[in-house]
Amino acid sequence: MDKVVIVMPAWNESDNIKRMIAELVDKELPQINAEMHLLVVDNYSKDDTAKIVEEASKTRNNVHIIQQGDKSGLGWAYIAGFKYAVSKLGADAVMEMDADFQHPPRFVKPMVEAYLEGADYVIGSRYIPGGSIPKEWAFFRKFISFAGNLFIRLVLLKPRIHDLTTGFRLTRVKGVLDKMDLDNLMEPGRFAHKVHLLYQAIKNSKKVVEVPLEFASRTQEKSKFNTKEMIATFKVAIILGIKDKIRFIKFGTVGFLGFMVNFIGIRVFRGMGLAETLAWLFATELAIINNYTLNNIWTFKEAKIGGLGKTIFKFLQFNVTSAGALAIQSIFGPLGVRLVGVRFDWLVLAVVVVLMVLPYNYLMYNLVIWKTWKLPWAKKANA
Ligand SMILES: Nc1nc2c(ncn2[C@@H]2O[C@H](COP(=O)(O)OP(=O)(O)O)[C@@H](O)[C@H]2O)c(=O)[nH]1
Ligand SMILES: [Mg+2]
Repeated sequence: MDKVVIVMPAWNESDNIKRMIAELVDKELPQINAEMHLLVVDNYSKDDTAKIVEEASKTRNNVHIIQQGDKSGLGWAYIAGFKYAVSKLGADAVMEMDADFQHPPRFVKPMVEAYLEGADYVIGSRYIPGGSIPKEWAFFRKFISFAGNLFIRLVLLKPRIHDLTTGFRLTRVKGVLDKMDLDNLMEPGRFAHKVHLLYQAIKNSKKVVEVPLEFASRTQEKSKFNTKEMIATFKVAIILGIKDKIRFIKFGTVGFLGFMVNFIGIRVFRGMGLAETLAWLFATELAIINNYTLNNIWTFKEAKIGGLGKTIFKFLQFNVTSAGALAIQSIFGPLGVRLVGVRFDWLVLAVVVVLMVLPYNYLMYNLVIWKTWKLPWAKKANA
């Protein structure tokens, strides 16, 4: 049977944690078709939180507690909890869940079921049908939650996921959590770490499933979430969003440099008295050499091609794919001009380059030249 460990940070939650053990551990967990454990990660609470959990663990072998260590903040609690759940409890999956009933225990079951049906990452989602945020929240708070989430969704380019900031999630250990870098989590002291966890989990997951969550409002005290937390969260999202596109940005930069080399080259060779065709030919080849070299040592440095034989082969291949790009331009350029008139040749060039040549080159580089992408069926064949 699969072992699922619910990692639950708790800090001064004595009232909640007592109820949580009664409702989650004693009522909900036995109804789930997996070996369910609760791991409370305390942070030296001033109240009876630790005592209550320790007491409960004496009569239940699926209740555990650890202390977080000297680093304070929610992210650190999860790092400590995940590590303990995997290495000491042998978890097959870990869950993130709050102790304050904002994540009602009845939603654990459908999440675990999604995992048992093959999901690698399960998101308790407030923004899909069946999910919700508290009705009693003020309009502004609702707006912030929705808009902030939408912003992160856009920045990370994850249109198919509806809730990227929820605190209620399940992560498969094998192939997902064990590939995540928990030691270098951004903003582990803040709420913002959630976005970095999500980013890494999605990257390693084949199947991501969202399950509706009716997010409840906190019964006691006010939320810790504030403007500072919000800015940190956006910052993490933006950094990750850019990181993801950094290769494409480098590719674009090299392409632009290549264009400049080509442009200047024609004039230089022409000035040297070369025939027009030769001037174009040499300038184009110079641009190809420029693009190959810079992409190899910069854009695709993780997949750098070395050695004489390999370099010659790859460079020839690169010339062939570049010829393909030239062919696209010389077919669709004149075609476009015929369509909209020579007055708009610049527009035709821009459209052909942006919509056809750039995607074509990027695809060729990633698939054929530096082989950083694998087609889904190729992936299967390799595995
Ligand atoms: N171990 C630990 N738990 C924390 C810490 N801060 C918050 N928690 C717990 O994390 C959960 C979420 O905290 P909460 O203040 O409700 O955050 P919010 O719901 O995002 O406003 C609750 O179970 C808290 O008891 C911390 O520094 N250490
Ligand atoms: Mg809360």
